Amino acid sequence: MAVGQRGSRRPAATIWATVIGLAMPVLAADPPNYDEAAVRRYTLPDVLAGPDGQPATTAEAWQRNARPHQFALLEDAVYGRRLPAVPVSVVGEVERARVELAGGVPAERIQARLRLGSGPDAPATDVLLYLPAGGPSPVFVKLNFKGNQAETADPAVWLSRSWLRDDPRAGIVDHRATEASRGRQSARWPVAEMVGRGYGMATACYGDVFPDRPDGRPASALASLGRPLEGSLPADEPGALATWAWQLSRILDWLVTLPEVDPERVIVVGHSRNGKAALWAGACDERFAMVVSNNSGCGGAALERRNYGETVAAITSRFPHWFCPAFAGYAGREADLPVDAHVTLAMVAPRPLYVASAVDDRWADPRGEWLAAVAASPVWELFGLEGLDGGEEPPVGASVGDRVGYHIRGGKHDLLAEDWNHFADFADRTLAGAAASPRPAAAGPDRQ
Ligand code: GTR
Repeated sequence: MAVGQRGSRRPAATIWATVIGLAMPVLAADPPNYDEAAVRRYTLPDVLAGPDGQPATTAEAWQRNARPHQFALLEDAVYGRRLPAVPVSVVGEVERARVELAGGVPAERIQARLRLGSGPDAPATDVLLYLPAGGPSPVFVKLNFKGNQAETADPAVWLSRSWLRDDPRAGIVDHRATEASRGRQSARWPVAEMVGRGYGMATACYGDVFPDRPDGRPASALASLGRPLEGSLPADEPGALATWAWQLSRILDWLVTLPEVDPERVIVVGHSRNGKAALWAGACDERFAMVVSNNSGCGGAALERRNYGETVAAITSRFPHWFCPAFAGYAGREADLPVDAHVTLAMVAPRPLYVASAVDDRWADPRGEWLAAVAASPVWELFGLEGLDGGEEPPVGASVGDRVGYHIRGGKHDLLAEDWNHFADFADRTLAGAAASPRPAAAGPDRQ
């Protein structure tokens, strides 16, 4: 499989850290490697292998033997066990309004508070959805970091009530969203453009189900699911990423009840840590028709065996709450992982998968994201579908691939309209995209 070049790294300082109750050595003190020549040689585990070690040679054998086996390895080593479905209900009324977006694009804005589960401690999540006229429409669903009100300047959007990471310059003060946060993330969610292309756009805040901090677990949705919250956790106990993936599936439970939404064309998208969660959501829940990872990096689309940018040691020491405890045990010994990122990506097959990188996002190892998508491709090929052929990386700004898609954008770690347009072009090609939806008129006042 893919092989890196031999190189020397100075030995890392070993420190001891307590990771969700487990004391283990963590190699966190090493500076990141950004030298391609210093990437170690590695051999990837065989993504096609079933429980007996034999590779699947047919799509049927993949579905029956290899996929469940590889999925269980991902649960064991990286994300923890898949969380169970719970009943989802709407709290109060669904709020609906006809709006006009930038460029005169007509849309329906829907807001709903969803209760996830039926117990007294069941968490709630607020979903914001814009739909094109006509339909049923394909919908992109994405978690956000700073609340729905930060995703658009629309003043009617409900302000997040969740604990958020502080960002006073973006209007997040004392861990709460303020009015000043409205629209501050809108460059990452080009609603008018996507609705204008015939796509619905849904979002919810990841903080609704897991406050993103190392001690966030007791305040998370895991309490309502009866999971252990403190002390020594089982090695395969799910963490924040699994909980965010679960939130995405519960939102999907509700989206598919709306007549305006095409249940066969809901696409999960995620940026960065939410890109990791989107990949795990796509692995756990095959109702997602397409999966998009944007700059998801370590613990997402980037190969862990490549010592480039963020490492298992770095990520599990800074974010011990994201993964199952077992993952931290692979710090400094990535070669022992029973899986790698290509296995995570392969879980999407035979559905369309899109991976997006950015040139200056070296921390996320763009080349490692490309190589993982290439290494996952044999699974699509079992289905008679075309993967990525592993030639040279595509030029900056070009989107390649028919069933496994990839682009690397110029610029930094971010999610921009340029990325979204590639996702929509790819969805147009693979899911017949918005072909069935009528196109709105193009001119008019800017209200978004
Ligand atoms: C970084 C983390 C990355 C990525 C990123 C983000 O600090 O090291 O793995 O998740 O945060 O989510 O913005």
